[in-house]
Amino acid sequence: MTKRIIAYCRLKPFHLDQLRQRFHVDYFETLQSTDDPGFREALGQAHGLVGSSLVISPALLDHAPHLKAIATVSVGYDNYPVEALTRRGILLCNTPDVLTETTADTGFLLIMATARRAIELADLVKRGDWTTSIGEAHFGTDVHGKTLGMIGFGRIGAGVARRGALGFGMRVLYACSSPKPELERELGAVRCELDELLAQADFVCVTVPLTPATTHLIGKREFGLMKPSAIFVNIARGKVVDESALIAALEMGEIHAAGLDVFEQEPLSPESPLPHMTNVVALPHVGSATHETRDAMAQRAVDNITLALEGERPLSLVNEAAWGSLTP
Ligand code: 8YV
Repeated sequence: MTKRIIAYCRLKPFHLDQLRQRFHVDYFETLQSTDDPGFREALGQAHGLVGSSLVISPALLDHAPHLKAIATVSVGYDNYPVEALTRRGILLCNTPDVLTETTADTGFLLIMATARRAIELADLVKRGDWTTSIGEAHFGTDVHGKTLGMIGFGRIGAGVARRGALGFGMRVLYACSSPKPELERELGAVRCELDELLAQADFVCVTVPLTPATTHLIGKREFGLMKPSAIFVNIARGKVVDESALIAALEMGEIHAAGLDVFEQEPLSPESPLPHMTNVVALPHVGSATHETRDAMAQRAVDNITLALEGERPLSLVNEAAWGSLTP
């Protein structure tokens, strides 16, 4: 029997063709909600899901009696109910590694753009307001030689730190649940408590995954510990930060600037003051958004779902405990 999958994100014909060679594919190029009647109908028969950006609730799984595997086109899997999936023996696969360097590039882009006020100054030129040589009021702040504080020191965090330490001669501090001796040797990184990192870092960069433990990890107290000259960068998930505390910290000058790729609500509400602040660089969640990397992520997801539904171990499996319970 041909297995059925639902693909619910934009995929190129090349990736869709690979899926169609093996599976019956119900394709939803854009899907606003899992309440979509067509999606619900397809879900009742689906063995696999490939997609991103939609929250899959535990209750939704009751409508997916044949579901065996999900391949998310993302490294983050906070949109998925991992425990409920594991209990049901449904494999959850993600796309680590292939997006590490691109996402680390985005982190460094935000560090540079905020420190050197690149967007604000480019806008000034675009408006025709470059009428005299630029003076102190428009100067930025150096990145090289400063202290970079990494909150989270996994693959992407290490990528940002590598750029800082090796490219810009930065001192690297990191706060992470486990020590990383190899990175300490490679980059001279020093592990410290979060509060100490916040007090010392010139650039605070968040790369932790979103979990119950990291939700609002950075709030009023933490912004209060940062230097008034600190630049805060978030390339992880918006909900790791208490956004109203961030807005207050920026407004009160508790911190100097922020570079943000992620927000508590995405797309960002038109009411949010953040993109209107001159000391904020706000990007529309594009950490991994290059042609090369998004293609590689899609390919990884295609490979993951194909392997999983053919009874083979996927390349990147989130819930190891579910492995073995799949009946091909
Ligand atoms: C995703 C991301 O592409 O991989 C992640 O976790 O945040 C992005 O790279 C984004 O979630 C859209 O799917």
